[in-house]
Amino acid sequence: MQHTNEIEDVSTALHGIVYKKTQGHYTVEDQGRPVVCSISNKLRKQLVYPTAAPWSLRPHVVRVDDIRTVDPVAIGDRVCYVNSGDGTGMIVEVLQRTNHLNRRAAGDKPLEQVIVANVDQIVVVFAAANPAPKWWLLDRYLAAAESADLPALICITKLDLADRASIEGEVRAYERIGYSVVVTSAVTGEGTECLREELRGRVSVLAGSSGVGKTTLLNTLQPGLGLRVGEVNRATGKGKHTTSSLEMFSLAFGGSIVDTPGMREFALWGDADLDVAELFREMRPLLGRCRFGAGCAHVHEPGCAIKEAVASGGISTRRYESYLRMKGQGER
Ligand SMILES: Nc1nc2c(ncn2[C@@H]2O[C@H](COP(=O)(O)OP(=O)(O)OP(=O)(O)O)[C@@H](O)[C@H]2O)c(=O)[nH]1
Ligand SMILES: [Mg+2]
Ligand SMILES: [Zn+2]
Repeated sequence: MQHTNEIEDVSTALHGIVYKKTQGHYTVEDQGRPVVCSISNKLRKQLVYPTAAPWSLRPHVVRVDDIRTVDPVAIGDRVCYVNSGDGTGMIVEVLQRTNHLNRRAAGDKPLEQVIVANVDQIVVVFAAANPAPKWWLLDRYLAAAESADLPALICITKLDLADRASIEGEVRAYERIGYSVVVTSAVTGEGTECLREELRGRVSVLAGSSGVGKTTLLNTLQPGLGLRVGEVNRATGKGKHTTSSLEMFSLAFGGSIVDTPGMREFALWGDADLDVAELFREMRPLLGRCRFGAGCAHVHEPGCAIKEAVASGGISTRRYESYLRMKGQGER
């Protein structure tokens, strides 16, 4: 393939952060100014086919359609771009990411899809009611945050629909193991100020099942965004997957936030050797203390330090059940 129009010289490149993606286009914000960009073919080659067989002399396009699902550029990426001369730009380089959040992209082969890069924290959003709380699901999101090595903040929504006492025990249990929990209601406004404090000056990403109220939270935090929200089906308790694209918003009070669509398979990527117990922060200090050491699965083994902690109340039985469930379902 010939790319005669390709601009290879990056010395004149400008810098910005990717705020928004639509098919084939990226909105890069450069000092408050949005620039719609495409990406260079060179970049596409570098990043879309990183696993080209080492013996192949020429990298050839294997699956062009992967470009849609496995994107070399993610929201939050710091990029270099060049002006195309018509007001648009072309991204020529993605700068090293400090961290990123993954999911598995659809397809026969498991491919990595970066949801967002360079974030300071994940806000795991979880409803106190409608949909009815499934705490193991919250644990799954928390484990994903741990595996990405990102601090997680728990935000419980829809307090107006629930009895505070029904969630209090779990809230305390999460706080005991070191998570911050903010309880909110978009209807009464409770918790909004608290949440603002937690978000101020940071880059945060909202994660959580469809219908828990992620987009509503954003609208409450920053009236004027006017983002679309969807009903939760009363019978099934399922959301409608209202948010369908990823976008980062600047917060007027400082910081920025990425709204995500409720992702069913948002979960752990990669490392098959990973000990799931490492993703449970209260279990981490006990790892290696079992009779079978690192070989202990903490399920049926005698002399297991984790099971002993569960028996003595040091680790919550409910969290331990989430651990078992996550192991049973595989590590992703
Ligand atoms: N009563 C009550 N309803 C809420 C609250 N927060 C959100 N909702 C409602 O919950 C429904 C789903 O809200 P969304 O903000 O669209 O949920 P989401 O998490 O963004 O969902 P997806 O975009 O599908 O992932 C809407 O009908 C909201 O009005 C709340 O605090 N209290
Ligand atoms: Mg939404
Ligand atoms: Zn053990």
